[in-house]
Amino acid sequence: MSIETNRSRVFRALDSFAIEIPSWGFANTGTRFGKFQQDAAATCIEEKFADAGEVHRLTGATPTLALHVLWDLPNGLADVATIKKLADETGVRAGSINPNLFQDQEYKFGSIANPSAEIRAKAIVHLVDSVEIGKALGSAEVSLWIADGSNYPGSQSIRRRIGWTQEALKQTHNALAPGQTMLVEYKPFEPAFYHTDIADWGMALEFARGAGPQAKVLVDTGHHYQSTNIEQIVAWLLELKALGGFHFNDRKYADDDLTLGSIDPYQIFRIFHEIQYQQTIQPDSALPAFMIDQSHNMKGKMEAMVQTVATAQELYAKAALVDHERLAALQDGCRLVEAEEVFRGAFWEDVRPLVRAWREEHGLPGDPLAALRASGYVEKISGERKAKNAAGLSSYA
Ligand code: LRH
Ligand code: MN
Repeated sequence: MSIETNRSRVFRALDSFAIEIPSWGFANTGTRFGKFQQDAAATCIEEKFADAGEVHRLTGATPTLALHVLWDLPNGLADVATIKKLADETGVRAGSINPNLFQDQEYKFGSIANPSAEIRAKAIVHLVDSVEIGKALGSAEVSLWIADGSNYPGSQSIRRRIGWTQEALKQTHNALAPGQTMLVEYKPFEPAFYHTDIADWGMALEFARGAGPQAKVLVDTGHHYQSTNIEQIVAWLLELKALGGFHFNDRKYADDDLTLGSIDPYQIFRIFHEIQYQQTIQPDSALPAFMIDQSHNMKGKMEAMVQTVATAQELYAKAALVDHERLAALQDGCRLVEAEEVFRGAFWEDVRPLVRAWREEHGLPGDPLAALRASGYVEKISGERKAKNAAGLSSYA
């Protein structure tokens, strides 16, 4: 393959590549066994936007910040003006709006699938409020993760909860503005450990279809049983025009929320391949929403976020090197090894020099991680936030 082709393929791919970063990726998070606080962690929405602005300055690829309603807009619509001001100041727009239906005491037995009609109604109010916040902020996506489920067989009616869940998603969909998309995220378990009401892509697809035409499925790469063929799910959702977006992260065991490409970078390459194949067969089809959903418990949060974006760009660039025409001919000719070598060969390519060149041609640092270190940004915010974070120290139990 001529060098020129690699270069133009990589540049064209990166020109259209943007990935949304999660506000919660900058805050102190942990596991049920503890939270290790970091002096530099963001303690408020202003600091989350500031950090997102720095990541966008260094990478040029993160123009939007995902917001979790109760964490980032505790006063709901009344906080919209603040968010808009921060977006203007930092050059990072408000991205997907993520309702919180998993922390209120009333939601112990569920939110939209709770046997209590009163509690379901309360949950629906929060979902519709989240849609209104999205409208006020001009966010394209309202991204729903519903933690609802049960821990013991027989303790809840799986069947009746389907109807309650569908009804709530319908009402939420009907509140959407034209052009807004409702993303339905599935997860097989945690925090529920017997059944989860929206547990896999089939359930999410049926719920999305039942809700309405502006509802799509969100694939969180950490929300699959071991050995699930995630790229096959992605291929199916593309075929069904039901793929709305991704939450990218990595995992060795369960929903570990580790940094993208840290455990299985080939997994993300195989997913990106399906996305880019879609673009070759239907060039006018819209790209799904690319979002990061990670909790940085051990790595420095700014470092982890910049590393993740750089890794995502590199894996997307590798996938852009696949010669789809040649591959299709070899696949359909059942020339297995040659096909595999074309496919995997792209993954083996070291695209970092080309990605560095793309960055420099766009006035961006060739190596954003090195630029972050050289900027002294982390040292600056550590000094500014140390006391606040120390004050916030709390144990889980
Ligand atoms: C649930 C999830 C969901 C978010 C949360 C932070 O595991 O993936 O997308 O709301 O993480
Ligand atoms: Mn997620």
